[in-house]
Amino acid sequence: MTARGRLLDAGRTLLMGVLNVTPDSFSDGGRFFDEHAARSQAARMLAEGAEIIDVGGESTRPGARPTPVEEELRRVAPVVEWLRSQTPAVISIDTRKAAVAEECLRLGARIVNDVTGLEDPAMLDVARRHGAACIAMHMRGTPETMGTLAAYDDVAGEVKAYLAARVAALRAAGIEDVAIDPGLGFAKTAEHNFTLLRRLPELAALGVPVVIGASRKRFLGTLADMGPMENRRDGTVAAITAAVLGGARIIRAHDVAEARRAIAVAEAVLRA
Ligand code: HH2
Repeated sequence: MTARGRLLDAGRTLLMGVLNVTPDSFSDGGRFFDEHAARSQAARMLAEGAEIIDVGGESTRPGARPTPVEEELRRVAPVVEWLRSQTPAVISIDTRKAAVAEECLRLGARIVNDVTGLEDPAMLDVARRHGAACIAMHMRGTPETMGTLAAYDDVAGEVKAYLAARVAALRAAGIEDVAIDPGLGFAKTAEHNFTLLRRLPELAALGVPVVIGASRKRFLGTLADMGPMENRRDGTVAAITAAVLGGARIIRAHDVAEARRAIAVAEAVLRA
């Protein structure tokens, strides 16, 4: 908990480690699918400086098919329980399903990270009842359809307007601890993602912490030799640096040690 009593507004950059308990996530699919592997990855991310662990049981990679509620819960619930009982991590649940969020909040998660912007009224209700902090992300359509929906007149302006409306909806629902995320890679071309990074200060001007998840994403693969996933680590570090310089306050990353160093450099520049 921070000085202001808000999990998502620390007055400094927070690092959120990604823990995908899925067989098919785009960058680490299957690697942490079994519970023991997930535990050791979580322990490693905490040792490397993650303050929040974002647990996800459904891949949202482009083209991914939905995961049934029972299956998603079977994947994430034991991991949330273990994190809660064995580590000091602040636990975030990355889900678009109210029933999954509800069970994970009951088990000790404190943040709901919803790639559908908490548009489902049931999700808003669950978050409010549990006093959860919430991350509202922008996307269009669903992971299955978003690839065809990446058309904007003014991507930064439209994403900003959407997120401003979501902040108002969350506040109206009684949720105070709110962060926003432009959703890099979700219904966006590579150029859209770079435009959003360049115009991040406009999003930050909404006065709500901005989350950025650039880690290992496909848009980086359009540059230099970052096509293969294993070549995207350095590019991720560069994107994180750009994000923090642009005003991002929460960085969602798979490679925590590298992200921590990038944040340290960017924050030093901002302070100088
Ligand atoms: N990106 C992914 C998933 N959840 N949440 C937020 N707030 N911001 C993001 O950019 C974001 C997110 C996709 O990345 P990953 O979890 O690595 O892959 P997958 O969805 O395939 O599990």
